[in-house]
Amino acid sequence: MRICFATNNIHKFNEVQHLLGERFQLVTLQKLGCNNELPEEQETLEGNSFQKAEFIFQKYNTSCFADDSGLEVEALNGAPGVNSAHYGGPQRSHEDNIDLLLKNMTGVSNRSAQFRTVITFIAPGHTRQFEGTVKGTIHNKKKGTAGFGYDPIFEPAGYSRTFAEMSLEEKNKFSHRAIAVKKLVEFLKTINPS
Ligand code: ITT
Repeated sequence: MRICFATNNIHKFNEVQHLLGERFQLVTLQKLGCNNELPEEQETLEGNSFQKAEFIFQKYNTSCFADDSGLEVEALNGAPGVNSAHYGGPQRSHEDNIDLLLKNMTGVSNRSAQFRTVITFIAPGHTRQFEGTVKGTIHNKKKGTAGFGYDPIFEPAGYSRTFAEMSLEEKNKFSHRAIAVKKLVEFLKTINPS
């Protein structure tokens, strides 16, 4: 089964491709001929995830899914959350995002946070959302070079390493995205049993 993964984030694309295996072939936006930024004008991960998937489904009439994700920090009332990609400014720099987050966490003792992903899948006759979360803490400085985004400062619960100190395979065993993708795969098997 061929499905478009509506994302311009190559790191997300690689993580999900690894998780899906042979049975489902991912189509990139570029393959569809889409070189635009995807619309993300909603105030929730659910809303943005739906808006991105619906944009591609309507424009290209193809089965697709989109992922909207964010880091939700308890002491910051859930920020950066839906604004995770541009928290540090419109340049959408991972470095600037982390720097601002660490600055805003200076002297804060409650370091609890979670990553949350909402995937929206749309195909003719089907619209479904799947969520995944992983809890952890915000480390006070960057550690590791793997992954992307906030990975260098996020330590998942039960580990003394950040996501950026883990291989893609290890992160994919229990990450927010992996949990949501596993739910998506179970659903896809019900509509495409072969
Ligand atoms: P698309 O909308 O094209 O999919 P994006 O990077 O803009 O790509 P989001 O709007 O979902 O994606 O933004 C999510 C941001 O949250 C992302 O840019 C990272 O800063 C952060 N993020 C999401 N998942 C992450 C992960 O697994 N590890 C680290 N940071 C993550």
